[in-house]
Amino acid sequence: MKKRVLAIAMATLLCAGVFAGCGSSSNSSASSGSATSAASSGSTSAAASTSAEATTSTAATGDAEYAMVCGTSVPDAHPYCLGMVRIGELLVEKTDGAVTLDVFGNSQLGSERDLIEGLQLGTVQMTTVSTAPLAGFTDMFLVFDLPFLFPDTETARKVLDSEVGMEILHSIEDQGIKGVAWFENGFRNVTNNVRQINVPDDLKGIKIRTMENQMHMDAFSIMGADPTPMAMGDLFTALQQGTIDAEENPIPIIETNKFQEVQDYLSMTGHLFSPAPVFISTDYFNALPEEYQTAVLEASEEAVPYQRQQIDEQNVSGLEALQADGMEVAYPDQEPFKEVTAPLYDKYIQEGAGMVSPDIYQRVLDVMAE
Ligand code: EAX
Repeated sequence: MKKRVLAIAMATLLCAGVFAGCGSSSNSSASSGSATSAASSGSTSAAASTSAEATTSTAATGDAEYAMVCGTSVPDAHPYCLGMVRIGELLVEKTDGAVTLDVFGNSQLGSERDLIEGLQLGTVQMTTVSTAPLAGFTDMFLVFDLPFLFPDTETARKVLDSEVGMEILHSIEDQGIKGVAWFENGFRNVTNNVRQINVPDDLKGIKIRTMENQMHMDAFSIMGADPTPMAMGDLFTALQQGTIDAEENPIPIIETNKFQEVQDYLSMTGHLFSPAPVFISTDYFNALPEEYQTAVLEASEEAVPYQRQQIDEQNVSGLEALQADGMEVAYPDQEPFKEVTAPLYDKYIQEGAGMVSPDIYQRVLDVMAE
């Protein structure tokens, strides 16, 4: 029912001309129509019960030849949305408004898995997601799911921007998912409602939501927690209703989702770093005239420093806000957490399906050591 309401709302928006180029050309009608089907195919979020609302409409003039739609799982104020909006602004500048990008946050167009599939199905043109849910599509990104792989943000960025980082980013182009830039989500920390997490044992028996990723679930199981995979759109309600006790995310996600309203404790475990590839549908990209393809690649690349700066800033301002709102923050020693999760390296760095390629792992280590 919710889905139908959203589809109708989307259709109404389309008719009201909120989407650029509504009916003005075959290309834009195609992508506008796509937004309707993306909406009807996937969202389970609370936002879906109201109506879809774009963070920006760079397409306001209605003259776009190519009106692209981007979905994300995060609130409008999160750096994913801010970065995608920046790409849209740059695209409009570079193409004189011929190519536009409307950004829909809050899982309005579906979960991260829906959005990745949406690129393949052509129901959404762009997205940015954590790498973890890509585990359902490819093994290439799994190296980033090894706990405590990166010591700091600078090292993570060095790897993402390196040759092996770019190879991973571009690795699923032939599956309909073309990587165009590396945004980021950042270091993940544990929040919960039961007790402060200072050592792995404190996680014993705690029901924690993880992303849909076997290695993440394994990491929390091995630490004694009880992990449940869940899409982002269902998380706030699950925490509020107490069906789960805990979740883990970077500060900007915690703060923009207002998880502090339903979580008392924040433990700065930094157990994983989530990179965020910016994707465009391969088919859609290939159908663009060459000059617009160049504009997409340039706009995406140029938005990267801005997006990372937003992450840096929100890591500081978000933490202040969480503390001001009464969250109790701990800075545990990472060593005991590293020790407990270390066996995952042997378990997962192997040839085979669902495993981290030893070659890729070694190349990542080489870049880190440079
Ligand atoms: O990618 O699902 C998650 O916890 C992610 O960190 C979030 O949606 C952004």
